[in-house]
Amino acid sequence: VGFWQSYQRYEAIENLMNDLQDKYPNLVHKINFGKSFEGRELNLMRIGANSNEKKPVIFIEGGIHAREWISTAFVTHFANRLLIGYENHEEDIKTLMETFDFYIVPLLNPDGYEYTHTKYRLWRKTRSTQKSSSCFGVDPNRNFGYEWGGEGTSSNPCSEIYPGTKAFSEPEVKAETDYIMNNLAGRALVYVAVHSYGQYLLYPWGWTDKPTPDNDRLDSMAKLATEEMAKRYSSKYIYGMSTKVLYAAAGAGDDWAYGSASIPYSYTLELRDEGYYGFQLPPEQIIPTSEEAGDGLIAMLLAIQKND
Ligand code: 0X9
Ligand code: ZN
Repeated sequence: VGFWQSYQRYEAIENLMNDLQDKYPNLVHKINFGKSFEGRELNLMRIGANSNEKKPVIFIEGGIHAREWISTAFVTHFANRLLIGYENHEEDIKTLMETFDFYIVPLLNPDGYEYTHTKYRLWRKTRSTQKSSSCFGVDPNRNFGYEWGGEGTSSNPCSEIYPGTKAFSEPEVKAETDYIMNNLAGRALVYVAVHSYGQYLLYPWGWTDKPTPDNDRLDSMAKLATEEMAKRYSSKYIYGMSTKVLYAAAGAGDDWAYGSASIPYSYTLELRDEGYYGFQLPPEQIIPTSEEAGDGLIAMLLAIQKND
């Protein structure tokens, strides 16, 4: 409803999680998994029917890059779509909700996100202070501990792709990866990092141009998803291995999920647009973007469910 007609602030997103939990107490559980550098609570939603430790997990990470507002908007829209669909007995959604437990992080980088709302719209990184420099922040999508500090990073603390002084230096990245390792290891089947912009569905590797052993599976699922994404509004999403279709960026979440956490289906989804508005996607596009991306994600998860 009104929530997806404009981009929401941190507090409104927190309130949405509370509201969804109140409205669907059997389907939604809000979980705190840490605190940001500036002390904001990091929360996620577990969503599923009869959630239990045996169900395979779909982990969806939103809002790691501060200026990519559509990421958080989509991820919350998707959570709501699952809940409404289940309530309305939609066949596909019922299947997904009964098969999987979704762990949905709407906003992994709340400090940066709030900064883009109050000070500087195009901020990307976290807001941590650096010992060696007066520049702020680390690129959280270069801060994961898999091939950390490799290609596509810069040791200059003022750079947009500064990976930090060491892997997991950022409390947001540390909290998310600890949560996955301590609570979801072995049952996480899918990881999707949601970003913008460019309209890509990317899979590992993002640090080397050698393909993973799972390349064929990753590729065929991405093909299916992007075909589905085109159906509603004819939007074109490009799919492929990160280093082939985009660029090398070591220390990102997708490579860590695949390489360190052994999550077999790991993706980075770059939402709208293709560059006209870029990060400043008009709020009128929140709903159509969320609908088409959700279509693709649902189709892909159904295919994974059948395959497994
Ligand atoms: O550079 C990034 O972190 C992602 N693009 S963005 O414009 N949203 O910043 C792409 C990451 C793709 N994955 C890897 N290269 N591992
Ligand atoms: Zn991003």
